[in-house]
Amino acid sequence: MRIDVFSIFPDYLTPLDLSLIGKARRTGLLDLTVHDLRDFTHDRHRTVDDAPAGGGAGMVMKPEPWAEALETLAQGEARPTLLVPSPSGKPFTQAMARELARQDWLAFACGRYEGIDERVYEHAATLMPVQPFSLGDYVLNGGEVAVLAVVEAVARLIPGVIGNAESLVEESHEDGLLEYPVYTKPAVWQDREVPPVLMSGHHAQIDRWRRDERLRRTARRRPDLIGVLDPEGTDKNDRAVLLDEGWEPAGSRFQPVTDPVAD
Ligand code: 6GU
Repeated sequence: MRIDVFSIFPDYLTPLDLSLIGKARRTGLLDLTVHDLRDFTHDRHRTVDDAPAGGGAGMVMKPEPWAEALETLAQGEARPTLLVPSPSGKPFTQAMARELARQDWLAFACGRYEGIDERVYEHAATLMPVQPFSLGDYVLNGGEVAVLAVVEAVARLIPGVIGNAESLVEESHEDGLLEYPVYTKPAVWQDREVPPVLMSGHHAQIDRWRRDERLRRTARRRPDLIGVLDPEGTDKNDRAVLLDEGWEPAGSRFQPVTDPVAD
């Protein structure tokens, strides 16, 4: 996969030299280039920002350097999908990571200040697909940290980037539930024991315990995910655990248990 990242702080992206992503770059599985947006300016001060039209706080990123930078991506026949980190983008999910991992070429445009002149998005959309995305409902100073997160989430799904491909299936969000808790040796540490079922060698019981823990943890931490679970995908045991956590099947979904009104 090819990835191009544009930023006024290319050093912010140096963590992409490390660990499994760094290794994927060195082995050629990932062809990732970080570009300094200021290389697409032509004035002595390498200016990338200006005052907001209509007034107001802060500065806005000028359209010209962005246009010149993004046009370098539209020279040949192939086009990347342009991902734009923004608190007003579509929430990034594991499903989006899976989609993006299938693409040949991604590009990221990291905004800073109060954002990028809106006309840049309109212009970019005439050249390539553009997808604004958000990591969640909070504000970062710029898109760089969000790009680190998305590149890691996507690149680890490219075949060969993670040695142990099995670790990709049993993880949070891969099937709509959070992951079960994990333990290692020693069996007793600071008076706390590893749940005995995990030491029992009964694989069916271990699988059942792990499934129960995933359901309980999801119900407690992420009730929104229980609300979109399909009861068809649950067994009797699942439904008993969810009932214990206060959820009952209601047609094609689960809903919080509603006590009958006494009359
Ligand atoms: Cl993707 N960018 C910025 N600047 N802030 C964010 C974000 C992205 N996601 C959450 N907050």
